[in-house]
Amino acid sequence: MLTKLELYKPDRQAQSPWFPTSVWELDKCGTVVTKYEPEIDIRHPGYGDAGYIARRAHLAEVASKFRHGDPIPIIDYTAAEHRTWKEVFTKLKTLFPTLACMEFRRSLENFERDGIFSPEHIPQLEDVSRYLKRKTGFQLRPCGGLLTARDFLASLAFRVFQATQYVRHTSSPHHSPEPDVIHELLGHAPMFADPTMAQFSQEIGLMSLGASDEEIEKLSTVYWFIIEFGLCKENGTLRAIGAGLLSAFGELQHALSDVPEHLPFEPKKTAVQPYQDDDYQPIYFVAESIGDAMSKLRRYAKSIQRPFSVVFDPYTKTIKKVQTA
Ligand code: TIH
Ligand code: FE2
Repeated sequence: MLTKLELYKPDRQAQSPWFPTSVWELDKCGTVVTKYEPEIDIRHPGYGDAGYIARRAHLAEVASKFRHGDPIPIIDYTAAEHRTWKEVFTKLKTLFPTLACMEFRRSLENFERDGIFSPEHIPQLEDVSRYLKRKTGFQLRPCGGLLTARDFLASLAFRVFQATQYVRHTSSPHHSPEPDVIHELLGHAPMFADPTMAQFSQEIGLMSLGASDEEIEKLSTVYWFIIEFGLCKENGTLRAIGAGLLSAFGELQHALSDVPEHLPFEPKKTAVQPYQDDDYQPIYFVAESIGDAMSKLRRYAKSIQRPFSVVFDPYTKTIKKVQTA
């Protein structure tokens, strides 16, 4: 039988992929990708640990029910999970004075002074989210694991950071192949409390809205090499700005040693640099400063083809699409 195909013709007006235009629409942007799942991936430190797999699945399920505007569910972390946080936190703190950038050190000091971070307890996303809102307007929402680059970047456009809530496996406290709550809180949260980093992150997000798949790939690579694994210069020495380094004891030292290659951050080149996501990076990019990385990103943004531009309204947390071509 013939089907009336013309009924299914794509809408000619919709030339670019759908994107959220209101913070409420982020409820549709939680697509989890299957990568480094402890059920199936032998490279995951929790591989074969049924208790861990069930715990992680439970917390992913809790996150999937979250809707924008809800309070973030309070997780009753186990004593073992708190111990993992304490081990990572206390050990990394010995490296931060010499290896972390000034913005991170300053924020971390504030987080501790204000009782947001302490070695004894995993902070609750809800408390950190409320604190960040006051600092830079960033807020957190729980997610179930690694998200598609498109969904993840779109949320940054609204100053929303999607954060996992489960904890890395106890057998590997100093490195996790996937994001976990320790990485989100210890690595990212202090950086999002910095106004320049918050702005940089939001701008990558705004650039991603309605972009082609190819452009999304490039932007997520820039994200990877700056926000996750970036370095900067400070009084002639290298320092970490990337959250993936600031939450991983081994890689933080590796990144700042003479072993890997250090290249200057240049968005056009960085955007096409293949990266390593199951081991330490062989290459890191060095920004002059976070502010300088942002100016370079803005220059790069001009080279992206998109038939419209976007305007963010911070009062309503909505995006207006402005036709340019
Ligand atoms: N490797 C980081 C850690 O151990 O904290 C987590 C990740 C960041 C980015 C990808 S995986
Ligand atoms: Fe991350």
